[in-house]
Amino acid sequence: MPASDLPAATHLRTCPLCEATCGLELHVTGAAVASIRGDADDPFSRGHLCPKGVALADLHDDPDRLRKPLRRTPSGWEEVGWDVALDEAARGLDGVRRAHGRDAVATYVGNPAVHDHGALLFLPLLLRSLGTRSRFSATSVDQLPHMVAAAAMFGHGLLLPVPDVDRTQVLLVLGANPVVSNGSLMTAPGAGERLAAIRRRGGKVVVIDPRRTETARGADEHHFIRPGTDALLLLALLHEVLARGERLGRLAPFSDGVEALRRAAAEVPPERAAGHTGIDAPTIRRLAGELLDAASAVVYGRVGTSTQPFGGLCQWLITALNAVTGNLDRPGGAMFTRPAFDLVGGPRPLAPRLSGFARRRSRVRGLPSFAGELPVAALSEEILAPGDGRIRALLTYAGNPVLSTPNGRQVDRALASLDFMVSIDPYLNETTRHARLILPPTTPLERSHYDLAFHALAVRNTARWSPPLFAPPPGTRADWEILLELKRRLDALAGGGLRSSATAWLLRRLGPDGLLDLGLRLGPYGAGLRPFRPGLSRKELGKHPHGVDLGPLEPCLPGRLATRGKRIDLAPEPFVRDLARLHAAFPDVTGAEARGAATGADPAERAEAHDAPLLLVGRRTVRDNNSWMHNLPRLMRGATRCTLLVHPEDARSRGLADGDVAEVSSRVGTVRVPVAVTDEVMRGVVSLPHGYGHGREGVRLGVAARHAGESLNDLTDDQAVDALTGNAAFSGVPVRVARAADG
Ligand SMILES: Nc1nc2c(c(=O)[nH]1)N[C@H]1C(S)=C(S)[C@@H](COP(=O)(O)OP(=O)(O)OC[C@H]3O[C@@H](n4cnc5c(=O)[nH]c(N)nc54)[C@H](O)[C@@H]3O)O[C@H]1N2
Ligand SMILES: Nc1nc2c(c(=O)[nH]1)N[C@H]1C(S)=C(S)[C@@H](COP(=O)(O)OP(=O)(O)OC[C@H]3O[C@@H](n4cnc5c(=O)[nH]c(N)nc54)[C@H](O)[C@@H]3O)O[C@H]1N2
Ligand code: SF4
Ligand SMILES: [Mo]
Repeated sequence: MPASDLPAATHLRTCPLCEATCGLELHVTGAAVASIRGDADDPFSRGHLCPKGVALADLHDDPDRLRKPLRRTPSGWEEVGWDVALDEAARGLDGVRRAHGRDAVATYVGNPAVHDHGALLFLPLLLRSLGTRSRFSATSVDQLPHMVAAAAMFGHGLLLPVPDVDRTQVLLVLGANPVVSNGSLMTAPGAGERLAAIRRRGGKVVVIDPRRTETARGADEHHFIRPGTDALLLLALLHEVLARGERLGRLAPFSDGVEALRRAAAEVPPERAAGHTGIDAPTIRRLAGELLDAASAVVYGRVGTSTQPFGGLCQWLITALNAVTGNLDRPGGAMFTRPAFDLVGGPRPLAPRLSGFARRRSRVRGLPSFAGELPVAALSEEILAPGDGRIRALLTYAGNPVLSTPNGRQVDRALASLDFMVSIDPYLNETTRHARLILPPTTPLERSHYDLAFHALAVRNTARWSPPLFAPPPGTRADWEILLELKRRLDALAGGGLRSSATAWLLRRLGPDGLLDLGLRLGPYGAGLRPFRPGLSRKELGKHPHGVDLGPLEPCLPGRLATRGKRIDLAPEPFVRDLARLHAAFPDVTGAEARGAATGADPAERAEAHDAPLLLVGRRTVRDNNSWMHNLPRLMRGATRCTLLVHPEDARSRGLADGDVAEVSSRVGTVRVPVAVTDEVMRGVVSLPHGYGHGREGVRLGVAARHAGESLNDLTDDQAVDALTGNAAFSGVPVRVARAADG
């Protein structure tokens, strides 16, 4: 009987594609996914779904998705067996390690790793076997400032306060677009609906963003802000809040640093912030008053306040503001989760401590480490700059640094110059084309799923485990198996004997679900390791395919703090010191002069000049997911989304009309992209989505190549970082925009 004639079956699982963790209902005919809907009975996502969830079927069926390991030879790519591929990968990495030392082998871990509990649990084992300190990840092009601030204030990089959007009365959003992104460091499936509910219950949503985003359009108020100036706005809000002082009585008695915070805020009255941010002083005063007067209120900042030159300051000040308005660890404010598998309070090694800031510095530029990783903005120079300690080999895991990290053309050159490179990845793409070996894992539908990370960042305590939908085809490997196999071989090459093979054997027996079970049983809802006592275990979760609701977030401080003495530091010293950099960048003068000095451009008044720099920011759209889902036909229908948004005045002064091709140049590169003229961007600001640029030679992405677009990160500058944390500063890159000669 052909597969298509087999009866249809229904399967429930969590979507692994973004942080929203929606429940999916898949209808399967034989070996094919016939349709995908939202799971209406998931107590958390309640049927929410976006186009990417539906496209999971395309991912599974994608003919370009690699099914067998690939080896690059002088005459092109050839398929090889797993043993050959794994042996060669281990030998290549080990060879560089022996010749040049452990740190000559670097690792880069990308975003999809966080959506796979197998990867999260097994990656640390491989990293330990490699023993390298040259570790990089997508963290430093994303949420590193949040983590450094959380570690400094609460003692653990994952003690990230989550906005309690389901109960708050006032939500102030800076640099996030949850209606499109579906929430980040705020797992909130159907985020748009949750924001709409705030307004329905008489509350208020305010958005601060250089673009009038989809989230801004559905809010009560939107204010444009000049890219990179949020720290000044936050200080001015703190200035007002602390001057009024009425909520300080609600501040937890175990908080330190209010006086230092007061001194910092005293220097920035609203008038001082207004000139630089573009938001007037009365508005800032009113917003501060609204935060104070509301029954509950929460400030939430995301990518726009993180991947910018003052990302660290922003994350510190946002949390400090939530604390001094009396909204930290309170319903409707910024709260902490109590996840079933607790990455913060659980036992090591299941829950490694994420902290340790600036224990080391990168070789070339001296960027600080955090939790054992270095900022990825330094990766290409660490490969290219000669001298002792140069990186000569690279393992990439679920990452595409060529498109997702700054100065992509330089990353391309750096990867091409390596002695050896291995990629664990399902695609031959912009990054993996530089590898000697590509090791492709099975798909998300062929593995079980549990959100170790996102249950810990959710607006409600929930837990959901999904079994694999399809059995992995014979001869394929799951991500965790590839990691474990590589580890075993590396240990053997390093002379690791019986102990290492015994550990590998045990870990293989346990697998991700065995380790998950251990963590669940030892977690706050578990029942220890005694098998017959009820409590949350993998088996128990298996009985609840729609997921388990564990209730709203609850106050949990000081118990959950990981600081010495269980105190909160509201003014951590490295952050306070970084204020000097902010003040130097935005001197205390008013008018056009100040704005010019601050940004290298004076958007409002110098934009008239046709060659004045504009400030570039990024954007996300519902059908994109970073760089890697453009090969899925369902997501690529319709007009190109890789357009440069230009304000009508800026377009006029440059002779640009809607649909023209513009040449956009920064310090590091030039791209040509179609223009969309719109007043949804602030004057002086242009916006381009990231994740495009599939036209590079040698990629095997048939659909994506037809929608290649240009890479935003061929314009962003590897030298532009948040000097405090080392995070990439993508926002506010000065670019020149002109009509392309033949455009
Ligand atoms: N300018 C600019 N740059 C940005 C951003 C921005 O806003 N502006 N955003 C940043 C952010 S927030 C992030 S998170 C990063 C993302 O940065 P990355 O994680 O480096 O990039 P992704 O595009 O997510 O690429 C994921 C890679 O994993 C592979 N992959 C997919 N599924 C699996 C799997 O199951 N297993 C394995 N082994 N591999 C898999 C894909 O083929 C792809 O190669 O980009 C950052 N870059
Ligand atoms: N559809 C879709 N969903 C996604 C992703 C995706 O690629 N596509 N990626 C996922 C990932 S990895 C992440 S990390 C999240 C990100 O989730 P979000 O942070 O919610 O998403 P962004 O669209 O990057 O929002 C950043 C906003 O900051 C604004 N901005 C830029 N510079 C500044 C500034 O200096 N100040 C202020 N105040 N605003 C500024 C931008 O205009 C933009 O609207 O989304 C996740 N969800
Ligand atoms: S919002 Fe995110 S989790 Fe939900 S269906 Fe879309 S991609 Fe999947
Ligand atoms: Mo991200």
